[in-house]
This record gives sequence, C-alpha cells and structure tokens, in this order.
Amino acid sequence: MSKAERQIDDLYAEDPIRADAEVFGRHTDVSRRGFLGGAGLAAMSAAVGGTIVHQANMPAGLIPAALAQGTKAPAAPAPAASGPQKLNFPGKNPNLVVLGEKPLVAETPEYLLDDDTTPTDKFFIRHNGTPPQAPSDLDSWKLTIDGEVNKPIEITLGELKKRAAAKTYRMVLECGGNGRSFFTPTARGNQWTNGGAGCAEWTGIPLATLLRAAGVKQSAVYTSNYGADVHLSGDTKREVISRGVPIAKAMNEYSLLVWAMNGKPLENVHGGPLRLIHPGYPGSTSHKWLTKITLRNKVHDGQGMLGTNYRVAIKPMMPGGKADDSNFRILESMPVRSIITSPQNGHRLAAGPRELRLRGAAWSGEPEVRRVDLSTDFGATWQPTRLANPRNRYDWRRWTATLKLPSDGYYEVWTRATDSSGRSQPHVAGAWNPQGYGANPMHRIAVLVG
Ligand SMILES: Nc1nc2c(c(=O)[nH]1)N[C@H]1C(S)=C(S)[C@@H](COP(=O)(O)O)O[C@H]1N2
Ligand SMILES: [Mo]
Repeated sequence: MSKAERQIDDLYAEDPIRADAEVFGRHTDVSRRGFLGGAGLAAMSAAVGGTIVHQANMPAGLIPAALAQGTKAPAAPAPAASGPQKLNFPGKNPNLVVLGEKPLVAETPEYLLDDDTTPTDKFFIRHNGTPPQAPSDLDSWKLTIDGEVNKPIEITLGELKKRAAAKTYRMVLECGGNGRSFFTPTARGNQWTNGGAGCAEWTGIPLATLLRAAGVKQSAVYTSNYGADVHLSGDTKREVISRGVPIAKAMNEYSLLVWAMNGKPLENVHGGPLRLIHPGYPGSTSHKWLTKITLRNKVHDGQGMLGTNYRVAIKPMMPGGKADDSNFRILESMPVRSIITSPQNGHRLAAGPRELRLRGAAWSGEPEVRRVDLSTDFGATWQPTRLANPRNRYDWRRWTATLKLPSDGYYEVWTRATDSSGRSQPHVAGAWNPQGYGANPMHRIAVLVG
C-alpha cells in the first residue's frame, strides 16, 4: 500500500466523517457532487482494495463496509488496532464479542449466526446484574404466581414439568437494544451490532396454562417479572430488572415458561433452571432465573419500565436531543431485521466472472417476514432470495441466494427484509432515541473479486 492509500484507510478508522469529506466532498463539478469521482474515487478504490464496480450509485457519506468493519457508528469510531474483545466463558464460543464485563454482555457476530438453529455456545448473553448460583436440585426451583389472580400458585419446577404437555418451539430471542451501534449520535447502552439475537429451540409450557389455573381477574392488565439475580451493587433490596407484558401477550400460546434450550436443561447463563420467553418482544421481557410473576392492575412500573428505558419516541425527536417523557411509548414488537450469515464481511474471490452463494436469516417481532432482497449496487436494483419456511410462529426465516458478480472489483452486498405489515429495513438507523432501541438498518458485507 502506498502512503496515500494508507492515510485514507487510517483516516476512515480514526475519523470516518473527515475521511468522507476527503473522498466525497471535493468535487468542483456540481453535477457530480454527492457521488464518487476523480481523486476521491481513486483513493476510495485503493482503500477498499479494488475498483468499486457500482461506484456510480454509491451514496455520498457512505463508509464502505470494508472499512466500517470493526468500527462503530461514525460519531464513535472504535479503536481499529485493538479490534473487538473476544469472550472467554466456559461452554461459549470464543468468537463471541464482549460488549460489557460487569454485567456480562456478549454478542454473536453475524457470521456465527449461520446455523439454522443457534447452538447454545453461540447464543448471545445479556446480564443486567449478578446471576444466582445454579441450585444443586433444579426441580426444586420455586415459581410464584400472584397479584390480580383468584388463587395464587406456588409451584416447583418438578411439578411444572408435569402440569401440561411440554411444547418446543424454535423462536428468536432478541435484545431490545439490538442494532444500537448504528445510531448517530451514539445512544446510551451496550453497542450491539446485529448480534444481540439468536434463534434457539425453547421447551416449556405456555405461561397461559399457569395463569388460567390461577384465575386471571378482570382487573389484571399487565404482568411483572421477578428473578433471583442480584443488583451489581450487591444490595439485595435493589431490583436488577423487572419488566412485564400486557395480559394479552402473556396469554399468547408462544409465551413460554422454559426449562430447556436446544434439548438440554437450560444453562445458568441463559436463566436456568427456569426463564420466560416472550418471543417478538424485547429480550428484557424474557426474564431469567424466574421466581415470581405478579399480575398487576396497571401497567407495570418496575426497573426498566419507566422514562426512556425500553421506550421509543412517539413523535420523532431531535437526534441527541433531550427526551420529553410524555413523548415515549413502551417498545413492544421488535422491528424487522435481516443479516448475511455467509460469507463474512471482507470476503475475497479469485478474478473472473463469479457466482457468489449467500446465506442469511431474517426475523421480525409480531409481524411475519415476507421477503428478503439483496442488492450489489448500493440499492439501485434488488434481487429476491429463497426463503425457507419458518417451523412455527416467531421462528426466523433462513434464506439463500446466488448472485452474479460480472466483473472484478469491490462490491457490497446489502440485505433488506420486508415484513407482513409492509415495513422493511431502512438504509440508516432512523427514529433516534436516547437509549437506542429499534435500529434495524440493512446489513451489508464487502466482497472483493480479483
Ligand atoms: N433476571 C434477569 N432476566 C433477564 C435479564 C437480566 O439481567 N436478569 N436480562 C434480560 C435481557 S435485557 C435480555 S436481552 C435477555 C437475554 O437473554 P440471554 O442472556 O439468555 O441471551 O434476558 C433478559 N432477562
Ligand atoms: Mo436486552
């Protein structure tokens, strides 16, 4: 690499906004402003390693995927040299990326989500406090159902397993903050890319079975969840997290009390012996180490329910601006998202006309995924993928596609899913909010031919 090339590369890593001005912002020909050309194009091509085949469509301000790898949103460039921090945790894949250590938070890079069913060792981790010790006798774990019910229930896990026929569904669990790193300016919280999600087989009985047995009162409107983990301060009186869902969601047949994941007893790190899964809703409603559900006669106001926690702006707000509490609603259904799981960003092919085989996944909260399209020309044209059928509701849809890459050079493959409500993924994260929920921009990878 020549000195000039390395400079633009380094500049992208350190200061993507200035790098962009260097590359895109210096055209004297007004008609070309906003697109790559001349010296900018040469510098950019050198930096990404090849001629940008569809450069005519490349939007101004776009940081090439080849350079965005390992860096975060433009407002907060990551130290490129150090790279992501890998996870060292018993039973977990060492390529999970640590986003926080106290509490432990680790995400699954897109290329590790390439299995139809996410293996437990690749499944993301999101703790808010300190997990409890795993009990020696799992079946003696106790769960209480109380509050707005006719007959409170206290039941052991052993009894729960015999209470009704167990169901196994493959369902996505996704952190409410998934995609947060794509917001500009940076939103508060763990800087997830797309890896705060996974799709595992969950075994348990519907929460509705137990709620019906307890007799849900007319006055019940919301659930509230409690678990056995401890606040980071060590103060046992402080709540770690206590969220809930509207009664209608709690009564949904796919909302499960879960004791097994991928056919094995639920591991401690994922909330074992007993957790909730509320598919389609932010992961924070899927309480781990579950000890109690209290039905409430109003919307729950526990830890994580108020202010801008798991809430999104009703009317768009100024990015980076001050939040007006009254303009916020609880985030319920998660937005549609798709990812490319193979090949990995930065894929290289030998010179010559090539076919590129791709795999990926797409999912959405309450709506269903209807299509996934790919573009290799920055969104000018789109090609459909082949979608596998979901096994059950709230399963993700795996997709495959083969794309022709007609000439040598640099490409980006972009993926965009559309759901049954007609919504699809935007080019950039919109609807900024202080704690960064709902960012679902298209995923893209860099591919170099030759
Ligand atoms: N008791 C308890 N339940 C919890 C949490 C927690 O910190 N404590 N984190 C929640 C959040 S924010 C998410 S995204 C999911 C993560 O589940 P996982 O660690 O099994 O992937 O668990 C949820 N349930
Ligand atoms: Mo989460």
